[in-house]
Amino acid sequence: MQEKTKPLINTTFKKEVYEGLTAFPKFLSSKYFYDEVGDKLFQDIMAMPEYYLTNTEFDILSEHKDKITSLFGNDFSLFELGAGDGKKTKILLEHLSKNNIDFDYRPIDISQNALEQLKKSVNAELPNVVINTLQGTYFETLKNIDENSTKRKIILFLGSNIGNLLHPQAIDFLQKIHAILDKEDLVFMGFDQKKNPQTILDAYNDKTGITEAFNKNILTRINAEMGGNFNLENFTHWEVYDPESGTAKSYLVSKVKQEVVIEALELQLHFDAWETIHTEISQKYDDKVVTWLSEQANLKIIAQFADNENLYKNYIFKKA
Ligand code: AVI
Repeated sequence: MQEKTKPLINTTFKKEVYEGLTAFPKFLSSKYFYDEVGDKLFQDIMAMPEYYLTNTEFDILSEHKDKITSLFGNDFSLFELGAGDGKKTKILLEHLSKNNIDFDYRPIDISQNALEQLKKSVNAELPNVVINTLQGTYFETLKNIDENSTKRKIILFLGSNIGNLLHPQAIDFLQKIHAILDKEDLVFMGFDQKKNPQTILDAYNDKTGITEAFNKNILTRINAEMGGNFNLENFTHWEVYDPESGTAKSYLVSKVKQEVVIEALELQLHFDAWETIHTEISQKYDDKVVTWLSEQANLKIIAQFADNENLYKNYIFKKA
């Protein structure tokens, strides 16, 4: 009997889609929301009135830029993990530059295109700021830099991006940061806070359907990149928030009993009506949880900044 040849699962994306969609219950990783279309949809989310995270962090940085930058001190490299369009970071860059602080700005991103856009806009708006973009994954890049530089490091990680990680992954992330920190280095991070559950649900379930399109973009990518035949109309976006754990979860729910084929994975999938694919977590925090996470990574909180309503906080960490 001739053995059936295995499909060529030659990328991490394919491997993880195979694993997630053959598991029970089904899941996919939100890191795959982001391609050119997904990046644009996320920009649109950040501009939505319901998505309070972006404006709140912007307000915190504007209000507390004096105190924040005074804690940063002088003569350092300002690294940013996943900088996006840099709109919020520019508040700090402008303030540092106005106060003649000696620093260079080193945004790290996987997307060369995102970095080029950022460089262009920083050069145009803040010509005195020295910007050196670094293309690559966060930790490999930081490690390389660390080995070749003696400058003090300040590492920014904004947008509550840490919230897309489960606690064990977040601890692993903070431990990796700890491993490249020297005694005088600082980490400045945004953590979205626990709040009225309705406010959170509204932020992740806008009526205009932008978040739904963002969530479904992962199916669009599987269709385009793996020969899938997901019918997007047959799935609905669903958001839940557990105020006890502080975890917001996004799902795609199959509205009908259906079969889906993914050619590149030689996969035929069955969905029962109302079966779920879990696609994202957006963790919300309080001081106790942030303290616990940082302790697990041997970091200590040296300052924190919040908006008037305590919707969102930025914390500064140092090696414990
Ligand atoms: C990028 N990340 C922090 C966003 C969040 O809030 O979890 C992604 C997002 N998902 C839905 N809306 C925004």
